[in-house]
Amino acid sequence: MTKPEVLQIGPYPDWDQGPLDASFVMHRYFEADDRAGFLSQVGPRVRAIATRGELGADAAMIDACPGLEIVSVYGVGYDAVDLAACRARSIRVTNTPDVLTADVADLGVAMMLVQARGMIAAETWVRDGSWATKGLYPLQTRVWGKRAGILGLGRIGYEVGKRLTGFDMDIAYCDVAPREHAAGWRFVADPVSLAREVEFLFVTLAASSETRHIVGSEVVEAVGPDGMIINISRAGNIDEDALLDALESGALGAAALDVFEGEPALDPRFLTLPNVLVQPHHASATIETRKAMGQLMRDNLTAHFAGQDLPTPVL
Ligand code: 8YV
Repeated sequence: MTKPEVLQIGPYPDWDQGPLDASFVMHRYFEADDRAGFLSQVGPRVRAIATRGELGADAAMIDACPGLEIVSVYGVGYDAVDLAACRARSIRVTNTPDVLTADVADLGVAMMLVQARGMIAAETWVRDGSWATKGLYPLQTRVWGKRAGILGLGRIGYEVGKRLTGFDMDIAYCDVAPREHAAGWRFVADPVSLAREVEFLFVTLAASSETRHIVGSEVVEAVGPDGMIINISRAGNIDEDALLDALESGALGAAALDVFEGEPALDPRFLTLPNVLVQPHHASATIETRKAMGQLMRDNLTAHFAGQDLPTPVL
């Protein structure tokens, strides 16, 4: 039987690439020198797109594949997939939720602790001899018992909240409506009010055109000079210019970020700031979780071509 032809947008680990190559004709878009030419050459034969959360599939790419049936996303965020283009042609879209939730929440909480306790600079303090020559490392910021806000109480935001209860933190959250499963955490109706009443603000909401820059200058300044913003969602949820201005002026105390506009080419202003922890969009990047993500991404493709129900459909 002829193998379905799949447009592969980004690289996958060998443990996924092997099975993909065995089951499908994989066209490696990311390896093409002339991507437009490559797309016009293979696009007419492509029945599926295999992509990554941060890479997605835009309207032009979808239009170049007239026989496209499904877009399978390796990641929970599908904001980079043009859903309107897919909906217009009844193209299925799948993602990989749940399997990565706990890892992403783990990294978000770790980022808060690392930045609040100054652990990156503390490591340097030991390694460069400062401890011996300059003495005690400067005092840092307590986390336990303080107030945390969660902007977006979806799966990841809820797992963050569960972890924060272990630090005896006072937890509030903002979402479109109170969440039944968040009993005991305080619901706050708008992001600015939430930001005003917390020291640590986690940005965990799914990204969309509606949430773009939901964390703007008013929210950033409401978190304030003693506060920290932690972003493990998408860069687009934060107005980076407002964030950088506040970090540089001291209007915001600190930030811990795993995602950036234009990543991996992030704004160089981030690289000179001492009050920002920068991480390379790796919140789900553990061996175990990426194996589960890859399996689920492949299971969606396999189910589609077998005419079976999709494990994790978005559309
Ligand atoms: C992944 C993500 O690192 O799940 C998502 O949407 O952004 C991350 O968890 C990414 O999709 C893998 O390339």
